[in-house]
Formats: sequence, C-alpha cells, structure tokens
Amino acid sequence: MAIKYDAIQRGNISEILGRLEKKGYKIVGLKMVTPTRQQIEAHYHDLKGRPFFAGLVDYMTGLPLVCIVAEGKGVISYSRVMIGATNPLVAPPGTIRGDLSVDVGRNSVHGSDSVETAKDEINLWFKPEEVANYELANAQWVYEK
Ligand code: DAT
Ligand code: MG
Repeated sequence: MAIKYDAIQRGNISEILGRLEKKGYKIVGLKMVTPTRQQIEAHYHDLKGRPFFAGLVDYMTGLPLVCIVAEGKGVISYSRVMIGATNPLVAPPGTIRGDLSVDVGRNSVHGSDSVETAKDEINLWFKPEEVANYELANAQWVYEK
C-alpha cells in the first residue's frame, strides 16, 4: 500500500497505518520516498493510455509518498476491501477512501490489486534489505494457529 500526498497533507498517515495495525496486519516495510516521474510511470504502467494517466503521473511526481509493505492472512485482497472503491464517493463509510476522501484524484491511498502486482510494486519501491523479517509478539491472538 502507499499513502498518497493528499493523505499526508491531511494528517492521515497514522490513521491509515493504524487501520492496518488494528486489523492485525504486520508492517514489514515503511518509508517515505519522493518519486521520480519514471518511478510513477513504472508504478502505474498498466494505466498508460488511460485519459487520466498524464494527470496522475504529474500529480504524484516529486511529491512525498509513504510506501508500506504489510503482511498477513488475506492482506492483498482484504486491504482492497479496507481501501474501498477507486472513486471515494462510491466507497462505503468504514473504508479508507469512504471515510477520508472525496475526489478520485485525491483518494488517499494506493493498494496492490494482486499477488503479482504486489511483488512487482515491492520490488519497485523497496530494496530486499528494507523489508523486515520479524514475528509480532501478539500473533497467537490474531491467528488461531
Ligand atoms: P485503484 O487506485 O483503486 O487501484 P486504478 O488502479 O484504476 O485504481 O487507478 C489508479 C489511480 O488513478 C487511482 O487511485 C486514481 C487515478 N484514477 C483512476 N481512475 C481515474 C479517473 N477516472 N479519473 C481520474 N483519476 C483516476
Ligand atoms: Mg490500481
């Protein structure tokens, strides 16, 4: 997941990280980066050709982004549920976008949409040594086994 600049400006870094933590997901990678145009184009390569692509790349280039790697059962599919629809006005209350955003171009977060894209995005934004390997002390109270 990544916290976009609009959510950073609105003071929602802790809110968004807190939702992942409270759910029971483990944060194993976390950093603020200021992406180049090339990095944003690579990140959104599947959207090249869409009418909003240029505006999206312009918006995100050169503005800080909080990049997150989270681990846990179902994290990729369920984090998308936690995020809500791309258009925040369609995302239900209780979701990140439903609660924190109004406009599609200021929708607070990015979320990987499959195992494959998550792997690609982690490789794009993190070096291997920037992803931590540790156990949460409360894991037995999150998972039955
Ligand atoms: P998501 O971020 O929900 O995975 P996406 O991958 O289709 O959605 O698009 C990436 C981002 O591009 C999205 O978070 C905001 C922007 N975007 C998508 N559709 C848009 C549209 N119709 N108009 C403006 N921006 C859009
Ligand atoms: Mg997407």
